[in-house]
Amino acid sequence: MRLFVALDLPEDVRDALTAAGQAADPEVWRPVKPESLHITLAFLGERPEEDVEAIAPVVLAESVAPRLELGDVLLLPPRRARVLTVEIHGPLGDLQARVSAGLEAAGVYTPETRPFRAHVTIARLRPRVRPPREAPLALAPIAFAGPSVTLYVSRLHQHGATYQPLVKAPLAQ
Ligand code: 3AM
Repeated sequence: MRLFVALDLPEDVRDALTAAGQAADPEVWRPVKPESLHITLAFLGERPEEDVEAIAPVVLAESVAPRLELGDVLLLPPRRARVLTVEIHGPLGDLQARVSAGLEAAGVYTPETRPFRAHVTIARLRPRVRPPREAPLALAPIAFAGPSVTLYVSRLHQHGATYQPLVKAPLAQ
């Protein structure tokens, strides 16, 4: 199973991000579906199904939602963009570091060496399209708190991935 752990987004934030993704040129960008919008905390990659038992307590240990805010719209990677993203500002680093260390201690994850840059992917570049050099839009800042941390299984299809929640930890707001 292709697994990742993510912070979920409240509905008003998903609505704003969906509108932003749909406002980008549809010939260049394929917007992410509202139900698929999330902040990735740890991408575990292909794991055996029995690992879910070891991952669940790490996810369920989280209980408090950090206060966050939507930031700038950015192209990633900057020089040869594949995705259109929105930066997330605020104290998410501690939660991400706990999840990452917990997964490592459970023996199911090798933490990233790259620094964590919290973001939401709102659109993906269509195939055979030249990547633009500048983000095509801006976004009003919105304050929010993530409602839950979730372990997802990602299933790849011809036209993108679908995400199915396996373990969900609700967070106190
Ligand atoms: O939320 P975003 O879109 O940033 O890009 C993938 C997505 O992140 C990322 O995991 C999330 C759910 O698929 N992802 C996919 N393959 C990856 C990899 N090999 C990866 N992240 C790191 N390494």
